[in-house]
Amino acid sequence: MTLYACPKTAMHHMHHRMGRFGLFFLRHIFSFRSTRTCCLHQGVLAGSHPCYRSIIPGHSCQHRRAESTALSQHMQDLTVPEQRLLNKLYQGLIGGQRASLAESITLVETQHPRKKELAQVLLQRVLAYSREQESRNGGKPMAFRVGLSGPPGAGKSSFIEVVGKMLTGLGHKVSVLAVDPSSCTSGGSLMGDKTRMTELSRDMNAFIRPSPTSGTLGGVTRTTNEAIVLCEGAGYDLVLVETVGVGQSEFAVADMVDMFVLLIPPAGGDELQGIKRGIIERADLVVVTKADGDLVVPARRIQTEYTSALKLLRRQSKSWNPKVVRASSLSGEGIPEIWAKMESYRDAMLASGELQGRRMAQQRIWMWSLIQENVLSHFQNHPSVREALPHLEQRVTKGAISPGLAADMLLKAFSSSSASS
Ligand SMILES: Nc1nc2c(ncn2[C@@H]2O[C@H](COP(=O)(O)OP(=O)(O)O)[C@@H](O)[C@H]2O)c(=O)[nH]1
Ligand SMILES: [Mg+2]
Repeated sequence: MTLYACPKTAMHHMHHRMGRFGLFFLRHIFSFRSTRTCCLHQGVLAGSHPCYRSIIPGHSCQHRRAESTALSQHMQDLTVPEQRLLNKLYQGLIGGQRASLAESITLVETQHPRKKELAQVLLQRVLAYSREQESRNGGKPMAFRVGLSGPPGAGKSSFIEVVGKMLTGLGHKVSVLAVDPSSCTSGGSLMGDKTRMTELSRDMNAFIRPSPTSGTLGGVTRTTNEAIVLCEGAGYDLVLVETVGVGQSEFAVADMVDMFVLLIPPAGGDELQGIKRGIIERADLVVVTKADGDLVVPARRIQTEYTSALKLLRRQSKSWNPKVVRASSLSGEGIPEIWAKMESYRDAMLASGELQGRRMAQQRIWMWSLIQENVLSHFQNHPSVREALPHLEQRVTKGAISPGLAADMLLKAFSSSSASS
C-alpha cells in the first residue's frame, strides 16, 4: 500500500479509490459530534481500520486531529431533515421500538444511492452503541445469532414458531429474519413467508421480517448482516435467520451467525439429495424434524445415518461436537431439549472465546464478500470492458483465443483506463 507524505494527498487518492460515498462516509464518521461517535471515530483511526495506519504516516494524535478538522470542514453533507430522520430512527431503535427497527431495516435494504449512504451512517451509530453495550457486558455479545437452514418444507418455519414462542415465554426477545433467495428472481417465495409463524408474529416480544435480497449473494450478505446488527441494537437477544437450502445463500448465512442449525425432514433419498455435503460440515446441530406419528421411525433412521456421517467429518470447533437430535413442532417433543443444547453450545463457545473469534473472522469475510461483489460489478460496468467484452467473449467461445488471454486483455483495458481517469 502506498504511503502518502501529506494527509491532503492521501485524501485525494482515497477519493479516487473509494468514490464519492466512501469519502462522504469518512467525513461523516470523522465529524459526528456526539461522544459516542467520538469513540467510534477514534476506533476507526486507531485500530479497526488497518488501511489508515499505513496511509497516514506517523499516525500520531496531531495527524489525527488535522485530518479530522480538515474533514469536518466538508461535513455539511447531511441535511437537517436527514439528521432528524437518522436521530429519530436511532433513538427509536435503541429504545426497542419495533416501528423504528422495521423502518431501519427498510433503509438498509434500499437501492436508492442517497438512502444507502444514510443507512451506513445509521449502522455505524448502532454498531458503536452495541460495542458499548458489549463492553459493559464483559465483552460478551448482547445477542445469540442462530442460522436455520434446510430444504424447502423441512419444517423450519414451524420449528421457529414453536421455539420462538417458548423463548418469548422465558422472557427472551426474539427476532426472525427470513432470507429467501428466490423471492426476487422468481417473484415467488419458498418461505411461505410469515404464514407458518402466525402466533409468533402476534407476539409483542418477537419481530419477524422477511429479508428480501437483491438476488445476488452480495445482496444476502449485505442486507441480512445489516439487519442482524439492527435487531441486536434494538435489544433482541436472539436473532434467528431462516434460509432455504438452495443456491449459496445458506453458506452466506452460515458465515454470519454464532450457531448454524441444519433441519432435515425424515424423508426418502430423493428429498435429501439436495442437501449439500459442504453445508452438513458447517452444521453445529442437525435437527431431524417431524418426529411424530408415522414419521417417528424414519426420523430415528435419519438421525442414526447423520450421526455416523458427522463422525466422519472434520471437527469445526475445539469446544463443541456437532450433534444430531430429533424434534416435532407438532407435538413439541424434543423442543426444550434442543434449546438446552443450543444454550450449552453458546456457553461452551463463549467460555472458550471461540464465539467471539468467529464473529471477528466473520467481519472480515463480510467485508471481502462485499468487495468482491462491488469490484466485479465495477469491472463489468466499466466502459472499456463493456466495449470489448462481447467481441472477446465470442472469440473465446469459438476457441479463437484462450480464456486466459481474453481475461488478461479485459483486465488490462480495465486497469489502464481506471488509472488514467
Ligand atoms: N407432522 C409434522 N409436520 C410438520 C412439522 N413441522 C412442519 N410440518 C409440516 O411440514 C410442512 C412444511 O413446514 P414449514 O415449517 O413451512 O417448512 P419450511 O419450508 O422448512 O419452513 C407444513 O405442511 C407443516 O405443517 C412437524 O413437526 N410434524
Ligand atoms: Mg419456511
